[in-house]
Amino acid sequence: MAISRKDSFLWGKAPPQHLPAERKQGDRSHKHELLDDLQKLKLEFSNSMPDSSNPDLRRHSKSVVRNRKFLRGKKKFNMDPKMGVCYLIEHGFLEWRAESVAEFLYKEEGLNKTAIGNFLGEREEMHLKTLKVFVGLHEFSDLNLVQALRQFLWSFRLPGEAQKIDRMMEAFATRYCDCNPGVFQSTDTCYILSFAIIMLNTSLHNPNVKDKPSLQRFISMNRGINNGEDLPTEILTKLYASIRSEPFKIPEDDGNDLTLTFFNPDREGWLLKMGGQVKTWKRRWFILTDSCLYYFQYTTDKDPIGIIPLENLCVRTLQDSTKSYCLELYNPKGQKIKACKTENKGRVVQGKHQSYKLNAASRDERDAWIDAIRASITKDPFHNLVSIRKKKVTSNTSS
Ligand code: 4IP
Repeated sequence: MAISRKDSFLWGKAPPQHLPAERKQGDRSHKHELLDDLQKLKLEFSNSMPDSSNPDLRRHSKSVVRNRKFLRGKKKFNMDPKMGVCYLIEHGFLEWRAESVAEFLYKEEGLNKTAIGNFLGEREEMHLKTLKVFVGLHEFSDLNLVQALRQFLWSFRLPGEAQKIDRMMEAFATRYCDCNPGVFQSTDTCYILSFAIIMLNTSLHNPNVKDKPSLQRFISMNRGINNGEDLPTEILTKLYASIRSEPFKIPEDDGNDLTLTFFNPDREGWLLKMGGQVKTWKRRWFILTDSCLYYFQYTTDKDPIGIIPLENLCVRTLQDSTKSYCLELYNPKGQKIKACKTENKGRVVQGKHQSYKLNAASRDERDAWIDAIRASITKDPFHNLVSIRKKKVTSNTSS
């Protein structure tokens, strides 16, 4: 395409000299118009730019940029808490110290409470220290256990993994006992009673639970937990009444019905699964939710290959000569497991497994799967955690 005259001017080329006088005249006035336009543009541009010599404006624009970075850091935190914290440290908003991070998690508004829970639940040293400082920022003095739990469970959302819940509730119980010396004989007592209260909350307020525990049942469930002795009935009665009249308020990050999915006991990950009749190992993506195990070929698949309802099943570790970290799902009555699967042509058929043999990538993963499956089967995610403490409390008494 030929370059027009106006273009040639703008491109810095001189207009040709052989044009008639009136055209030259016209060109000159056109040139003036363009120069005028340029001048105006320059002026507008300089007006819209902050005056770099004005210190107030400079400070203002710096703080706008800084606020934006801080917001970006919080957004990153909500998507991936570790990454978010790193970003905020890199940009000078936080320090890599438990006190600095814990205060941010405790005080900052607009943080996703699931993300806070996930960050606090990690096992690395910095996370453990942060959890301790974070729990220490809560003031529980002169609060009864239900009031303290209300405050604590509102400040983040408990993650799904049993080990994480254990660490967080241990930290809570320790802090509560520090703030209220003499109320319980040991931290374990406080820990056990806290779980009993959380379960009571679910049983009383989850419409799916038909069998609502009475005060008497709550009292007898907690017999002997104070290092072999009973806790005063008045205390248990008060706690029961408080929960019955007002359920825990749980941070609602994802809009789920949280009386049902309070602790997200779900788990997902890769496992090897052995075939029912043809004994081959297949790598499958497993999702545990609502007392069912679903398995998929790929993590992104929408439809599962198979579904195993966990009702009436048991889970245990299994020795295998070829695989190191096996677990088995079985029916304690020895019957075939009721399950369904999709065949190659998309037809849904009944599963043919007498038991499901699965293999995890490590001992920890295997145990975490077993815990999660058990929790899902018993509908009491804390069953294992609490029974260990109860044993400890009882053995304290007998020794
Ligand atoms: C298949 O082996 C796969 O292991 C299937 O697993 C399994 O079905 C089949 O069990 C087994 O025969 P091959 O692919 O080597 O033929 P997946 O469905 O995950 O691909 P399950 O019931 O475990 O899903 P049977 O019981 O159909 O033989």
